Amino acid sequence: MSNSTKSIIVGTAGHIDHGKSTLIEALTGTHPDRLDEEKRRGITIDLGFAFLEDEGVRYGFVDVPGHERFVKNMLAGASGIDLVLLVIAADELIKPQTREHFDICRLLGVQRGVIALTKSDLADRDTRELARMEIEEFVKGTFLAGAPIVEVSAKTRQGLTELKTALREAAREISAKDTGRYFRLPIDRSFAVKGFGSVVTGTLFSGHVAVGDEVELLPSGRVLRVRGLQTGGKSVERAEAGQRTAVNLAGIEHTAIQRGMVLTSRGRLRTTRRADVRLELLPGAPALKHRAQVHFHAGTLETIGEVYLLGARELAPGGSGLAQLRLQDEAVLVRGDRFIVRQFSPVVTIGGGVVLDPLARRFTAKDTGRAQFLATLEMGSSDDILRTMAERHVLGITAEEIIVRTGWIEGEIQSTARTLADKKLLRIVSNGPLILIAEALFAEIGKKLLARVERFHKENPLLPGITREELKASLGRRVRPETFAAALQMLLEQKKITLHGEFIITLAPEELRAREQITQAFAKAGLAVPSVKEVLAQLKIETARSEKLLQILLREKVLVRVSADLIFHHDALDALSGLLAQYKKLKGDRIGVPAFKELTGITRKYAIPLLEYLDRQRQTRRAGDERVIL
Ligand SMILES: Nc1nc2c(ncn2[C@@H]2O[C@H](COP(=O)(O)OP(=O)(O)O)[C@@H](O)[C@H]2O)c(=O)[nH]1
Ligand SMILES: [Mg+2]
Repeated sequence: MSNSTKSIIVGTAGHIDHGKSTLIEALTGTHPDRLDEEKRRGITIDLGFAFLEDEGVRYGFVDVPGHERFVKNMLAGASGIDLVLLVIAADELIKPQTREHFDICRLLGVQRGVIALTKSDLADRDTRELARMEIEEFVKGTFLAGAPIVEVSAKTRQGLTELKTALREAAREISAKDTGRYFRLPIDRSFAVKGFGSVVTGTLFSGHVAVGDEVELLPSGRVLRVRGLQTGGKSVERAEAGQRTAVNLAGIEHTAIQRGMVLTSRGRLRTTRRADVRLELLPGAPALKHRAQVHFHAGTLETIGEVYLLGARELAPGGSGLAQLRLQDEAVLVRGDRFIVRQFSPVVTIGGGVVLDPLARRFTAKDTGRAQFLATLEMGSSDDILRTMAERHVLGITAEEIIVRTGWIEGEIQSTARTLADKKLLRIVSNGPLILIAEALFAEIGKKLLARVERFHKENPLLPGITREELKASLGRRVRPETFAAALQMLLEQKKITLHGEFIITLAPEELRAREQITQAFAKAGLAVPSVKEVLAQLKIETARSEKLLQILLREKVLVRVSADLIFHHDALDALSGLLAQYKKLKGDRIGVPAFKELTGITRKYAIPLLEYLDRQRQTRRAGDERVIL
């Protein structure tokens, strides 16, 4: 596909017999009714499809049935459309399914449309003028306000050119669907093609798919290989969001796949039966009671749902509120998906809304933060959303869980997480897998750990310290190992705890002071180090504790043991390496003991053990009476 070509999905809408299918045929040359029964009865029962390429725009038309009995088929086709072609016959004007289809488009968040005043050959000029006024009144204050109303006749072909121009202009205003997100294709048909096997079709919702890809069929989770692809009736290597797409799948019978199932990127999305949503009720609908049953439609799926209103007994006509939907069947939903609800009986469209949290928790009285959380999901920036998600997950949240809820790709999540981590609002406890925890929760865990280590000292004064395992166990089994490790690391860096062999300890204030004294004594001495005994003897703590501190400093490599009774500060040894390097540059790579003593200003007592240490470190090599500086 060339980059200049734009793919647009156009859905028809309108009352039965207003000329939708005939108009699609007049535009594309393809009659969209494809079932024998449809042809025999002259009505559209299920979705029909046709394509048109016109001046740099590829249109995929989804023709829907107008009969009230088949609105559910209409719904399967309406999700994913970019542009509605609202068909109104000049001789009948606004009829019940004109209203219902239009409501559905509005609730699904369709942003643009063109109105076709069809059968204009059957109406005189005055009638057409009147029709125009009535339609303008009908769409006032909606997304179709100001949309072109094009008079057409499929019979005389009058107005078709104007209609194409109107479609093209509307198409220009439509922003391309998100091809960068994960692949998602809600399936509207599954059939077998002789010699090819199973083929499914649908409107490609997001992302892209290519021949040879492994995709996942949800809800079953079966992994399937894409054997071939078609868009717009032509074989292609790759299909993108916004295209009508037919996928030839290897390794599955077409009868195992049904409308409502979803093809998606492998291992990314999950199904759900409980979603928190913003629910909007149409002004003409009766009030909706808490726990009412409804027909739920999202993507191409239809199922039954129970509505749990959040903090209300009922939803008034024309009103909107937060609710939890409990679904009878597994649905693939992510934040931002639109849906439609229809009354349980008699079946009419009563409202719709937007998914906020597709993996909602059960309602509990304790959960007081829910409304605020949902408000953030609805209105917040991605920073806000990620932060609130982390705050609501005491144990931290993984990239995988964030993807399932939002459909965001991992790269987006990582960069948002880094921004929040820089602002100290969030802690990245692990990068692979990415695990995030709210900073406040993380600090709490750190505090708990520290308190546990201190209590251990009090309760077990004779033991060296608490073990890692014991400390971890004190958090309970539900803290992730990555979080524990990160909290431990933080406490170590803050010097609030210290590792003593396999034990974790905290140091008393006098011990911290003593440790500082030891460090300073060796740091100040440079290479002319004092005897260890001397240093320890000056401390105001007993020998056992000072020995322990010395061990810790050696383990932390602040101090380095060079021989049985000589210990140096790490910085002093670094400085010595620097001196040797300089010597080598000026005087060559050989140095004898006298020269070494002169260079460092130390006596033989220190010089010999130091040279032996340097040999062991492979900084020098003994050659007769001399050393070669390496
Ligand atoms: N006179 C006239 N009849 C039309 C026109 N468009 C469609 N029809 C007729 O109206 C009837 C219903 O058309 P159809 O496309 O099936 O309507 P749909 O139910 O909206 O898809 C058919 O008999 C068509 O031949 C038109 O522009 N002029
Ligand atoms: Mg039709």
